[in-house]
Amino acid sequence: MCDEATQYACANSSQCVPLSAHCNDWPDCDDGSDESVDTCPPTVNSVCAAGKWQCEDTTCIDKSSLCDGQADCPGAEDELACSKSLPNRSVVY
Ligand SMILES: [Ca+2]
Ligand SMILES: [Ca+2]
Repeated sequence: MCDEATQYACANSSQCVPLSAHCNDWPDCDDGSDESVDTCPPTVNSVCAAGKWQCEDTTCIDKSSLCDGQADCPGAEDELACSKSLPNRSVVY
């Protein structure tokens, strides 16, 4: 179970992520529920539609394209960000 004071419970309920990971525009839950449009209001200054992820150059890609082993952003940020976030994520679990 999640400590609701410090953690966000993913919709699949078997997973907990830090509250800071909720709505940080990165899917931390395996099901991506921490970035759900139901719980995260669309960012006002975001140029991408809800459910999309913004590359450095404001290209919008599907969030499902994050960490899929293929560079979808022109600068491959979607894969670079992935490898950087892994150490933090492994601590959470
Ligand atoms: Ca997140
Ligand atoms: Ca990708």
